[in-house]
Amino acid sequence: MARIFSGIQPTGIAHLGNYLGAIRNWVALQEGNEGIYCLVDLHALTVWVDPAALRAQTRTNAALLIACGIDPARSILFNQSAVHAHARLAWIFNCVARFGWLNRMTQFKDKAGKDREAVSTGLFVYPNLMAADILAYHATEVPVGDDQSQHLELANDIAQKFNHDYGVEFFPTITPRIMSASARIMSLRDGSKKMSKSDPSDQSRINLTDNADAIAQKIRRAKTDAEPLPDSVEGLAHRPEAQNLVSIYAVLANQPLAEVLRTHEGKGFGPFKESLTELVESVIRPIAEATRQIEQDTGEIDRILRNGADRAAAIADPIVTEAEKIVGFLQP
Ligand code: AQP
Repeated sequence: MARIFSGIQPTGIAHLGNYLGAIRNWVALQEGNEGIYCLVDLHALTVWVDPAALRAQTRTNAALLIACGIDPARSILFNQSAVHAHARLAWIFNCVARFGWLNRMTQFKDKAGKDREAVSTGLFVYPNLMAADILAYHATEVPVGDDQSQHLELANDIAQKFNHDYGVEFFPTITPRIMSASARIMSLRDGSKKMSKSDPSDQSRINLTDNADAIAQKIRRAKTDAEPLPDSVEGLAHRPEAQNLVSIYAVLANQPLAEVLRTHEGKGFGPFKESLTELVESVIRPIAEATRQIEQDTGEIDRILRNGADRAAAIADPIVTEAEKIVGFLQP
């Protein structure tokens, strides 16, 4: 039985990319594993977020995860700031990781953009906190979208450097579990950018709480090119928007790309988008309905998160206390 850790930022409402790249794998991995799933609100603070929105989004995403099939009785579901071990270990990792390593993180470059001087230092050290999230539990399996592979490599570098510097075999090696079929879902407005909660345009993503009208409108307006759908996978090259829509269809219909193209080749995007809308709606409708139901009882959501935090702390506190002893902190 492997211990699995993964997290999602409550920076907005989880979207189809989060679902296909991460959440549905979390649900499947509950079977036969120990799942620890976290609303990473410390990470959310690395960019400006309104406090009331952060609280509301933390609850909504908790409800969403439960609606998607995370069972809080079986798995541990909690918000990161409620377990102090994350921040304690992250500080140690801030002192283990090298500036140059973080400077090479492509997600930092993407998120900071041209205005590096103005972003928070939290955004820069984000991968150290992510390493702490996982290693505070000695978790070995991390199901994430492929956008996170570089961060996981860095987490392994940090673990190895810690072990080497202090002459211990304390932190284990992490194995990323990346599902290639659903690796990365791109923005509906720009096929070169990933679908993201923090994209200022709501039209760029399908939220897991969107209703049928919103889904239909977003897919109708999704950017495409003027060509009809090609007859082969090679024909999708250099057509990022077409590639994205066909990939979403393929993943949701559980079909290879070639089969989707066999059915839709030569058609314009109009009819294809209608079929895609039906498929997306059929997946999102039950999730959105269940979320609305669960969300009505905020007291129950808070109780679930509190209980998850207690169970998470019971695992992480002794591990992080041991790491603190290893580095020489006096524990009077
Ligand atoms: N577009 C995506 N396609 C596939 N997987 C994705 N993930 C995120 N976007 C996509 C996966 O979802 C999990 C949770 O992500 P996160 O909330 O921790 O942060 P993120 O990767 O930065 O996601 P967003 O939506 O882009 O959030 P913001 O806008 O707040 O930064 C991760 O496993 C991620 O791989």
